[in-house]
Amino acid sequence: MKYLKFIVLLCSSIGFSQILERSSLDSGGASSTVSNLQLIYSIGETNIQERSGSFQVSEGFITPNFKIKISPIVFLQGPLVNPSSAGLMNDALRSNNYIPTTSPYADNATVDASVFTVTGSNAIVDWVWIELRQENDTLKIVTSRSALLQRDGDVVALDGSSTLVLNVAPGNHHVVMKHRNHLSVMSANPITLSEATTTIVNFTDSMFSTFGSNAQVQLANNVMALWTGNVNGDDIIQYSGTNPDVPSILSEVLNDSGNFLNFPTYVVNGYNIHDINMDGKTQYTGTEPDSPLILQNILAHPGNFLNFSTYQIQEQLPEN
Ligand SMILES: [Ca+2]
Ligand SMILES: [Ca+2]
Ligand SMILES: [Ca+2]
Repeated sequence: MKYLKFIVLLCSSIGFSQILERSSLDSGGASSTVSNLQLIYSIGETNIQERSGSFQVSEGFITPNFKIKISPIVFLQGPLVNPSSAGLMNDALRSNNYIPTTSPYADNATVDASVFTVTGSNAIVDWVWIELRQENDTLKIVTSRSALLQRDGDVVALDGSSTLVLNVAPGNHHVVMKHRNHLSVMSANPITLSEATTTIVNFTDSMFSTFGSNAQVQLANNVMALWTGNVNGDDIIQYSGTNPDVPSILSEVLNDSGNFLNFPTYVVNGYNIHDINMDGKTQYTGTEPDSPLILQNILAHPGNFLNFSTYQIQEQLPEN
């Protein structure tokens, strides 16, 4: 006779405390589903409980296929400096065929080139990076991946339009958005994420709480955007001083193989981290220069009371 003992512990703090590979070592047992409650059990194994989208408890070495759905909304300051359509980020990188089909971020995700043929408010502005961080330890990254950003701020999956799905246990997580030449931002509070409901996380809303202080720039129309101007791979924006970003722009321009006469006004065309207004042109000084935007940001920062040109805009993430 088999004795099966169910120990059902439901706790809101379980489920996201560990990341397990998607696998199953079910040495025996079965599952039963009643309404949206599913019990999966096996025999003679360590008891493990997990919670899934609707409601699931499992016992034994069983790892369900966890996922959550999320719709972040975020603006980048760069492509909003001179928007061609009010409230929409410019998509010059896309319209000039400069956006690479391979992500510039660590996962080297790839998309089909047709993703960049969409025009209008859902046209792709650039690649972005999303992280979920642990509720009680914001230094711990639960999951992360490349995603795509539309002109209206929607962060979407790699087909350019679908809701972003992340393989992580439903629960409460901090949401981090990153961009290659803007400062990263994190939700001040953990956000409840599930598979059943797509959670909108609107970083552009001035009422949305972000970690730290002045994590984003407030634009004229009261919406929030990531600060642009970090071109040298650190976590600050600085015009002049100990770790300034502007010399990197000048260096990029002077060292371009096409700039035979070393003009500081030379324009480097293409997808370039130094192109902080994301118009497809990197220019140090001249008709459409990128450098002054950094000085404007430094002087406009709410923390720079004395208007120092050496002020540093520090990225507001927990590791700082
Ligand atoms: Ca959209
Ligand atoms: Ca920097
Ligand atoms: Ca530019």
